[in-house]
Amino acid sequence: MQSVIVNPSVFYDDSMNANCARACANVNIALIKYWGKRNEELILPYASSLSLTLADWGTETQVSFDENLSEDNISLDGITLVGGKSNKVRNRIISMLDLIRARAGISLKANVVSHNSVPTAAGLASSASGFAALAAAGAYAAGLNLSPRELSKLARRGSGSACRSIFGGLSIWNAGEDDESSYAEPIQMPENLQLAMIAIVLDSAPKPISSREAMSRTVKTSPTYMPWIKQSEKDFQNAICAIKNSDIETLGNIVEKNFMGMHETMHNAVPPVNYITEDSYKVLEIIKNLRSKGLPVWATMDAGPNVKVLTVKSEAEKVANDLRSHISKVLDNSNLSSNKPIRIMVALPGDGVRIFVRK
Ligand code: 2P0
Repeated sequence: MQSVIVNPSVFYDDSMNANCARACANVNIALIKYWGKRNEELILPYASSLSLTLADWGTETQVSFDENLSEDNISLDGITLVGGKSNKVRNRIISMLDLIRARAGISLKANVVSHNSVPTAAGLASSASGFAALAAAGAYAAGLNLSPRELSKLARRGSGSACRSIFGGLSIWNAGEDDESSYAEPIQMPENLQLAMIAIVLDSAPKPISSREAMSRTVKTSPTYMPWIKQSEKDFQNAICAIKNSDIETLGNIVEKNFMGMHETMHNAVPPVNYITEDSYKVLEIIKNLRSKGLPVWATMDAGPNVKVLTVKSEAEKVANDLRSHISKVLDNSNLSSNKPIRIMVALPGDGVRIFVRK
């Protein structure tokens, strides 16, 4: 095993007040993608997914339930979210607090203070680490002592991909069929499969269409959605097999095919969803060329133009340098004129959620 702490860990901190807990969760990058829900309210996916939780990029959230509050107070990165139906983020956070309150049988309102350590420039969505940290801090602040599986199910209700960030290293989200059976769990990373990821940030601006809306449109209108789901189920099984065999080459090829299939089925939605830009295509071409020269590099992309590279730890810095040099040659012109400095950052596997609470 690589030295990541796979399961959620609880640390006792006597400086914390009662009814209060703090949690840190890391982002994860899907190797086999989650795209599309069979149940939007419960956030049940059509297919199982597989991801790698990354070190150092994540969210720290403190939740304190307080009898003196008449409404929930939420602060994200130093900004207090004001009320109103229009504030989708605030409403999603309050929905998570309501789930926790219902489960704990309390009605106290909460103070929520959250900070992202995912650099904005990393171009990585923070909803996975955000809802994993919120679910964990909220549950422990409310006095719930949930198992890792229950915590994963709770985080899933905030944002699907958050259920995977409860765990460190590699985790799988079993699609399941209902609330009870849809949860993530860790899978063992063989000693000799030392994975790393490289984030290539082409544009860190907010995406034109949210992944939630885009996946809903894909499910409803793309004629190739169900065939993609069938393929993704096979990819999932084959990827797990490749991991067990420490076969990075087979794993990498499945990872690339899977993300391309996901983007293809979104292109077939009505109207089409397109996150891949011309710059993304140029980077994908560079990755293909580096691979043909023998480097262990495979691409994946999520709901945005940025590209992530699956590689091995021992080669990660060299690969990042090669990518920097090739990308700067190809994308120089298009990016000098715009306000989009390209950033290339290496990330290693990270820990599961860490919870700090008074004993
Ligand atoms: C994933 N993505 O597996 C996929 C691949 C984006 C592309 O999970 O609606 O923010 O909150 O459940 O978790 C992004 O979707 O969506 C995502 P909701 P979420 O990582």
